[in-house]
Amino acid sequence: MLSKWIYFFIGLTTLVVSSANIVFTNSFLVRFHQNINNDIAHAIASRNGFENVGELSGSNGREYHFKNKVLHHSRTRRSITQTRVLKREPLIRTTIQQTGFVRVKRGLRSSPPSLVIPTPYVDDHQSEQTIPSDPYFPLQWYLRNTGQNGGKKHLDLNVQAAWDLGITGKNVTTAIMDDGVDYMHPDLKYNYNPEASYDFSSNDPFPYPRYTDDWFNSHGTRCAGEVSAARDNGVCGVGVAYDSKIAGIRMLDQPYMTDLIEANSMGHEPHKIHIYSASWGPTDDGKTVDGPRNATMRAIVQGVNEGRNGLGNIYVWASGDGGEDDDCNCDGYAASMWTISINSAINDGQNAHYDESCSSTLASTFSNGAKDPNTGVATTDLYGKCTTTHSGTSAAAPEAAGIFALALEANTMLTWRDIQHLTVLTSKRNSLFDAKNRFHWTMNGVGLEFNHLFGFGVLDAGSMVTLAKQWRTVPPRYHCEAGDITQLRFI
Ligand SMILES: [Ca+2]
Ligand SMILES: [Ca+2]
Ligand SMILES: [Ca+2]
Repeated sequence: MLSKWIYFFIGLTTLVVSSANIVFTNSFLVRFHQNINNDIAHAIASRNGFENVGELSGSNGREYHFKNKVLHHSRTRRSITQTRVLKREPLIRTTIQQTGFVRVKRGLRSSPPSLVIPTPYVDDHQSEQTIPSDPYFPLQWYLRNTGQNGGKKHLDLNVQAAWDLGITGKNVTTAIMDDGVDYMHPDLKYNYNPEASYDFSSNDPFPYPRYTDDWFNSHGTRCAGEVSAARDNGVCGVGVAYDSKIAGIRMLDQPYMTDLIEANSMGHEPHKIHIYSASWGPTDDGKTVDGPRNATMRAIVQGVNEGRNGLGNIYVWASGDGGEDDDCNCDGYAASMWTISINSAINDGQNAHYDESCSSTLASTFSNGAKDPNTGVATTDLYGKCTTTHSGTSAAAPEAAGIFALALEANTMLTWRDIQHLTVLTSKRNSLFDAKNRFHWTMNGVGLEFNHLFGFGVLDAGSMVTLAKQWRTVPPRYHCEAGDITQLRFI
């Protein structure tokens, strides 16, 4: 059994490296000449040997996901016969058999939680009432850095300043696109938003993680707690936006990723979900150049332009864990102008050893990587447990999602462009530095400092919320094109 799985994973790796090894799945994206309802799609699917899985999110009945009932979930050759059968249907315009590809969870491999007994928290300068009483809060140095475990005092997300203004993420929903969320967890269940959740790995409304002995599917639950774990309930720690809602979108747990699963996830309930958080991407092996495919790209653009009732959905992305050997410019999700990609710093301000550099990283938050093992990210874990070892840029992106949730509560009219402006203007250089002295802080044309590891610096919840409250929305994005060159000219 073990050897079978080793073979399986080697197979996946080979797929990325060699484009000759394309895998074809039994899923088909079927585009119709006109908008049709689900009953008609169902009839067309079933008379041709397919199951109608459902409409593509946001397609208004124009595109559907059909699954062939006979084909294996993955094969090495395109299924021409099945495609032809569908093409004979007069209502069908095009049929695209979905290729299967690899998307990898960022952060280190999960394991059952270590037993860490938090030390009581004593603070001379703040009254006990204003500080969360949750048992793991003292370990959440990224929320409140008092210098614990060798950290640099005050190098944190400055969330307390936002909380003191009464801003805690109310009426904002963040979707965790991942391997599921333990929505029965006592620290998450009251903040869970079932209406905005879905399981695209199994096609049902319950995105509960699939059990494995090694807790491999704990990733989404860990990310969820960082955003909206409840406060003062005696369980684990506290989320950045502890009164915000969390949605689970399970979409990483099937044999292969497809364009259809990604597109459905990123287009799911765009008026109920404000922020989508992704802590995964193409393999961080320094050899992969990959990004959103056609339907996924359309879903992101539609979400940004039309979602949240026209204000635009916010897509937060983990910038990648490939270290010096990889480059986040080669990751089409992180490098997209429609996403906000987030890198990580450790508790003393150094970059983490796994950080990638690139021009598209907009800002940073915090994650593991310091020598002290108690400096991982403390958050919720599977089956009602807590962990102190969530890690990688996987752990950085949800912290940013939580801060954006705070900003959206502070000003409900912020557009997706406003969030980018606020990020750029309020992120801080603080004491972030490149441990190897390769990437320096440089001033741009308007006098803002940036760095190819950290973007514009570490997010500051207090500053962002304060500026959000008085922010006047920026004008719409202006798109201009230069003329085309139609003939070669020799000078
Ligand atoms: Ca399920
Ligand atoms: Ca709690
Ligand atoms: Ca990468």
